[in-house]
Amino acid sequence: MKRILLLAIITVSGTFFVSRQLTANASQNMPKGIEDRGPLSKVTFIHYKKEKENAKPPSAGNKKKTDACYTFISAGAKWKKLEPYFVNPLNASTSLSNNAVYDAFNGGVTAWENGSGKDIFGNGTLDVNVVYDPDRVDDKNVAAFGPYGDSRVIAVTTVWGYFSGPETWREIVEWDMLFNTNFKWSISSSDAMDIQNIATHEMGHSAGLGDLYTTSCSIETMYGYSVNGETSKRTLETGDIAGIKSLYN
Ligand SMILES: [Ca+2]
Ligand SMILES: [Ca+2]
Ligand SMILES: [Zn+2]
Repeated sequence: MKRILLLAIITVSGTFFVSRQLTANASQNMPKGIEDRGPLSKVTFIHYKKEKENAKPPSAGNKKKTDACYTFISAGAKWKKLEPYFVNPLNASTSLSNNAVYDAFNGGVTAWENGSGKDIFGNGTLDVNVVYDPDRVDDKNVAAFGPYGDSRVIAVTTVWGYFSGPETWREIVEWDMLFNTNFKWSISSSDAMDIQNIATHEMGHSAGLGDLYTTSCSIETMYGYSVNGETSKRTLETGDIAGIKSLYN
């Protein structure tokens, strides 16, 4: 049975915050008691290429100030069960095998699980048929490569979950990720975006972490900008590790 859910659509590092009503077929996937947890919300993280002078995203100024170099989508909002994910490597690169793309992506998964010492994500599958669909909860966590309208955008990750109400009720229920094929993608080139580098950053969002925009946090994997050839985000830094451990303690 179809159900109308009030969805709060938040664009982080973007320029708008809107709420709208959508129909969702997802109720059969929800735990009982969903009504008590308030609306299922969607957060979209947009990762931009670092330009000479990036304007500070409007949303960054609203963040609570903290000395630690990590932020959460919402305190306590994390994965509470292991869910499988699917990676579609098609269109990533004409010079990389599907397996090479998949392995690079999985480096991003492993970084967070090693950094936290916890299983956060379920099993991965290379699947050339899965599609990126940020508009509905379809119970499938998908990473795929394709064009995105704004050519400055490297990747976009949508995370669905319960982000308000008591912290113990909060939970992430789905993520979907698009790597923008307006960029060249590679696992070794200084003239292309590094797949593992960006996957590690984006999987930080899938795990529940937010973006960082302060210069003092620029070495962290969750820093909100990247450039061609960057590989420093493949490895977690002090703030990333403190954040993921704090969330999945
Ligand atoms: Ca999905
Ligand atoms: Ca690093
Ligand atoms: Zn980000």
